[in-house]
Amino acid sequence: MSVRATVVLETLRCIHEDEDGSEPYIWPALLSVDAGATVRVTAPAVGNARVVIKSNMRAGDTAGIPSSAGSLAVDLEDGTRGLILVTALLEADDGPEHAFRAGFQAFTSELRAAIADNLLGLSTATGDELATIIAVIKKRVSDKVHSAVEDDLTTTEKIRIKANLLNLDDTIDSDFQNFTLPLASRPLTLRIAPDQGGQLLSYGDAGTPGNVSAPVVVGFGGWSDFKFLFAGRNAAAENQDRIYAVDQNGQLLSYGDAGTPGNVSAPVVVGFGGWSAFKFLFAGRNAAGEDRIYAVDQSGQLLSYGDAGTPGNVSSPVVVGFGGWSDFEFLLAGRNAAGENRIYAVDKFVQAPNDFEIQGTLQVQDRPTGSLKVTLGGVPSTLVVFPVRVTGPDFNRFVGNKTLTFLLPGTYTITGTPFQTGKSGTPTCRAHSATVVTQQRTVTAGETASVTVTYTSEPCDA
Ligand SMILES: [Ca+2]
Ligand SMILES: [Ca+2]
Ligand SMILES: [Ca+2]
Repeated sequence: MSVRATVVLETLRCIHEDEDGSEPYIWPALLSVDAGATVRVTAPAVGNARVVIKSNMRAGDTAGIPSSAGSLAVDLEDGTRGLILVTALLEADDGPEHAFRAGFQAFTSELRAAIADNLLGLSTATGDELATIIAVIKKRVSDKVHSAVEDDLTTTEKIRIKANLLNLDDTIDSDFQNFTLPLASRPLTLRIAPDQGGQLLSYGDAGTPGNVSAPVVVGFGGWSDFKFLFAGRNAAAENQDRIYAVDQNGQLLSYGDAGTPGNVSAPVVVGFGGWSAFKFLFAGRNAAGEDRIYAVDQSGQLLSYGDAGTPGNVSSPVVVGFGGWSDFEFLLAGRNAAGENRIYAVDKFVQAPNDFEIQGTLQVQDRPTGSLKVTLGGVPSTLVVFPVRVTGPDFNRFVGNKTLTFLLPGTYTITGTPFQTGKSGTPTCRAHSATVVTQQRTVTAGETASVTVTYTSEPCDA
């Protein structure tokens, strides 16, 4: 049996677009990995590389995807190791069509090569490591597409682009789906260029240089909209730790834990001067439970100070985070519900200029198949040549002595093409030709049909 997997991308939904009307088109590709780890790519015909799904598409619009652009089928033999759908979304302006066809060809071939080169990592890595491999593949494919488009432009087109007379199509982004095995029919959703950031991140600090990394995302989205965000403790009897936020309407919201007397008294000046230059400044405890003052300096480092409580004592920080800390929207210390001391951060919300969603299905069908045994007659059995062409339903391949399996039932045409052995111009050179050039066989499900292609030979110069 073989399995036919059909991906049907049915609907495109526009969530944002930044052009006051976009002309989206897609480049889908199905990558299959067979039992021998060979990666194959199935993609639409190059003539369908620039089928605009809808003109003047705006946020909220939905459009049907034509099957010429969004339907892909692949036959998978037993032992198939993987099936990945990758789809890029582009936005049509002035093309040029020929250049974006060249870009599409680069997309499918480079994607196949990049996935083949990263098969091990893709099948074993998880989390950040997998995200890195995917980012590297995306960059490699996108660079290849851009240079293929660039290389295909004529001199006149390049001049027109420089003079702003030709507006190249835009590549928006891509998404992928790695189907789990065994394959089963299922709906699928791809999200192209969604908004990012605005999350509440929670970091642990073990107190040693550079140890602060790998945050836990404890809040999904929307946290960068707050006017203020800070940790504290409430006045409840349990003295619960809380995270407080002030929203755009001026309301004070209280999240998570509760706690702290928080009485305000006459301050002790523990640090003299320079503290206003910090990007962030907040109090907290490190993971060892020691009270610290954290600061992010102008070069983005996270500094941890100890305060002995005496005037001017705060100096000589430990650099617990190297770089990038000033990019956060908010930074604060607090405790999670398990009572562990954490440093929370909100990364900047980045509103994507374009955001599209593609909806579709994977349809999997078992199909009965049969086999065809091809035997070469009249040649030494040790001969390694593939002179016999076999064509039939969804099938076209050159073979030698071989039993072809997983063939769809139907009529197959077997053609014995001529070939030569030995070196031209020497007495060992022989020209081989089939006694019957073309034969036909019917392949029936569950059975093995046979065909013998018999060759005769004569000296090359005869
Ligand atoms: Ca555009
Ligand atoms: Ca456009
Ligand atoms: Ca453009």
